[in-house]
Amino acid sequence: MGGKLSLPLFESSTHQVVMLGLDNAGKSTIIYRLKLNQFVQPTPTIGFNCEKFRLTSGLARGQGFSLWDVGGQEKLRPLWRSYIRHTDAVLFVVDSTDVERFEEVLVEVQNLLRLPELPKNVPILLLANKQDLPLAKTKDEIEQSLCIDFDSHLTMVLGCCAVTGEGLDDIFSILYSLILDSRRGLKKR
Ligand code: G3D
Repeated sequence: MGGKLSLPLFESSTHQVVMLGLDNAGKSTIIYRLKLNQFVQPTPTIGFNCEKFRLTSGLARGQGFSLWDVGGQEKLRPLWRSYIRHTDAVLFVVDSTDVERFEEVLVEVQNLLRLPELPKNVPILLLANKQDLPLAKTKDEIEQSLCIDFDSHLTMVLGCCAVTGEGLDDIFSILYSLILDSRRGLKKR
């Protein structure tokens, strides 16, 4: 049993979350929106690609999160493997309007799942972003068209709009629940 599993489940700590996705999916906009969100308290950036948050309300009140935006351009994707090694959760952002790139999303998620560096019990939250746009596929449509086998990983698909913040208010509470459930060894739905 790894060190993480022996941690007290409800201890207040900082959870590492890696945010992945193709370029243009909306990752930077999500970070920007989260920093403006009244339910989280941004703390100073510790690196150009990491923002720290501590929850001030809700289920995950008091919990800290370091959110790493690794970058989605093709040339940066090989870096993903270094960041996922010690992560507690993965956020994978999808541009819900960009149907032409769903195949590329599928390939990248499958590549991610094959990486030996990805801890087996890490939950993966798929964010179907840009839900405000008329051509956006719903989260259910995206789940069906990608039809990803997440193997042992606890997963969830959420719709959101990074521009308005809709769907992002509870993101850290949801991540916290998924992290706890994964550590408890709960099976995916
Ligand atoms: P990335 O960091 O994943 O590469 P960005 O993506 O956050 O830079 O976003 C890429 C573009 O998508 C940006 O537009 C941004 O404003 C837009 N975008 C991100 N999220 C949403 C959303 O939820 N709804 C809408 N309508 N647009 C979104 P530009 O025009 O600056 O390229």
